[in-house]
Formats: sequence, structure tokens, C-alpha cells
Amino acid sequence: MTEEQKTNEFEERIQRGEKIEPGDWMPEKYRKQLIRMISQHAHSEVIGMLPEGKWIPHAPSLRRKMILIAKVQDEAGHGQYLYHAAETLGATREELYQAFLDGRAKYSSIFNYPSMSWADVGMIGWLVDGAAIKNQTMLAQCSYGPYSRAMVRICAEETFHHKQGKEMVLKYAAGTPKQREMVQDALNRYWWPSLMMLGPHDSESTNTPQLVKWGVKTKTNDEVRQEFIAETAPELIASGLSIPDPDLHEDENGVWHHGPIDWDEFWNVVKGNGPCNAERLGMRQAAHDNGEWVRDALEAYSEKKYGAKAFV
Ligand code: FAQ
Repeated sequence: MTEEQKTNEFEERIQRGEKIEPGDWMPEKYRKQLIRMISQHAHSEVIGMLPEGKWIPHAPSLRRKMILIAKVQDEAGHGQYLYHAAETLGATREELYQAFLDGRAKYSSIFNYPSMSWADVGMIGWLVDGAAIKNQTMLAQCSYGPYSRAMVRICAEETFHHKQGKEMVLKYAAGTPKQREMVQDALNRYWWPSLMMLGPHDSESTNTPQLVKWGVKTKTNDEVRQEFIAETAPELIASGLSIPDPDLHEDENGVWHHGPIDWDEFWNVVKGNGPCNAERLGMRQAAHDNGEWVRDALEAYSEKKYGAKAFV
């Protein structure tokens, strides 16, 4: 079969709703797009442990501490599933991770913002996990089998993260004046970055047309953002909090409209100049260096016991 015939057959499979599996023929561009997206997603989960992880020692109760430890641990697990999914496409974990540490690979813009108070933990759960779930329930329908299956499990866990964040924010919003002030401040700082994390406006989203054509994404960035606002804004407003967008409103047809997003800020963060880019990557690099002896020990044990390299 020619390349063109194979591509046609591949696209017909996607149109029939079949999943593409690791051993199947796929266009090189499809493979590259998936490695790009899945590895960026994996790096995001790994670096996403930092803003909340920092607050584990300061949790106000044993219950909150246990929930937060479980959540942060889940993010590490999500990184693992996703690196495995990327490996099924022929990439090695070492090369992907090195690109991340060197600052050559992207990860989600949202994790380059600081977490400045305990209330940020709740707001990250409600807004960041909420936005992530909107995007990831779409990706659970993705045409690539290993990514779509990883998403099903990840979404179940993210739903728990989202609920704990919302529970915390609602409690503080109805709490003491100080609690309300903290949670309002967290909303003021996290609202716009949470809208941005869903990706650039469709007119700037260079990858979306190809990803939609090949069933990786089934919605555009703006469509997912719109769904996120429609679900989240009324609940935040009902909690008595004020969303920092004077233009935000629901029209007579139930459609939510928002004010202009500062895309200059977004691209600045994506290019590495956000408030915490250097700090986040520095901490990952330090954790990687400090963990070298663990990787060496696992490698040595695995070689000795199984005669094979360990997945570290
Ligand atoms: N940050 O053409 P598009 C989480 C880049 S997980 C940085 O629209 P695409 C869980 C993009 O890579 C959060 N860069 O790109 C959690 C591209 O550059 P490239 C992560 C961004 O792929 C919660 C360029 O801009 N989720 O939060 C961003 O079609 C709490 C043009 O953009 C995923 O990764 C951004 N926000 O759509 C963990 C889900 N947006 O690569 C801890 C999988 C865009 O061509 C605590 N990924 N760029 O050089 C996706 O669904 C998509 O990749 C999008 C972007 C929707 C993020």
C-alpha cells in the first residue's frame, strides 16, 4: 500500500471510532503530535505537584493534610501513566524527561504561578483540576487507545481532587471574614490563569485542526473554555465570591461571555518568563539530582535480579 492509501485507511478507522493501538500503522505526524501532547501533559502532572506540595507541612488539620498528600501523590501517578503512554509511541522516558529538565519541553502555564496561601490549595482544586477535567474528559475519547485509557483513570482521580477543592472553597467562603478574604484573594489570582491553561484562542491554536481531524481532540480550546466557564462561574457566584472580570455575564440564551484574556501574559509564561518558571524547574532539577542514588539502586537491583533495565 502507498503512504496515501495507508493514511486513508487510518483516517477511515478513526472515523469509524476505532482506537489506534501501539503496534498499528499511524502517520508519523500523528505519532509526533501524540508524543508532544502526552509528554507535555506528563510534565505538567509532575511539576503540578509543587504549588500544592509546598503546603503539606502547613495543612490546618490532619484530615486536610491526608487529603492533600493523597492528591499530590495522585499527580505523580498520573505522570507515570502518561510517560508510559508516551513510551508506547517509541519515545524513551529519559529523553522526554531530559527535555523537560532542560526547559526544551513545555508544561502547563498554570504551574508557573505561585501558591501564596493555604486557600490557594482549595482554589487550585476547584479551578485548576476543574479546567483539567473539562479538557481530559474530552481526551478520554481520544483516538489513541493508551492515552484515552489513561485519561479514564486520571479523570476519576481528578474528580476527587476537584471535589475536595470545591468543598474547601465553599467552606471558607461561608467562614470567618479572614477565610473569605483569603479565598477571594486566591480566586482573584487564579481565575485568569485557569482560563489560559486551556490553551490559546482558537485562531492561535496551531495544532487544533490536525488534532481534531485525527480524533485526538474532539473540541477546540475555546469550546472547552466556554464549557468550563458555564459550569464554574454560576457556582462561584452562588458561593458569594466575586469573579475578577467585570465583563463576565450570562446572556438571555444562557451563554456566558467573558472579558478579554491577556494573551501576552500567557505567551510570556509559556516562553519561560512567568513568575515561577525558574523556581519550578530548579526544584525539579534538584529533586532529580537528589534521586540519582535511588535510580542507580533500582537499576542495579533490576539488572541483577531480572537481567533487564528498570523503569525508573
Ligand atoms: N501551557 O496549538 P495549541 C493538570 C502551547 S494537567 C503551556 O492550542 P494544543 C492536572 C502548545 O503546547 C494540565 N503551553 O496546542 C493537575 C503549543 O506549543 P507547541 C495539563 C501551552 O496542544 C491539576 C502552542 O501553545 N493538561 O492540570 C498551553 O492543541 C492540579 C499552541 O497551542 C494537558 O496537558 C498551556 N496552558 O492544545 C495537576 C492536557 N496551551 O507544543 C496538578 C493535554 C497551549 O506546538 C494539580 N494537552 N500551549 O510548541 C492538551 O489538551 C493540549 O495540549 C492543550 C493545548 C489544550 C493544553
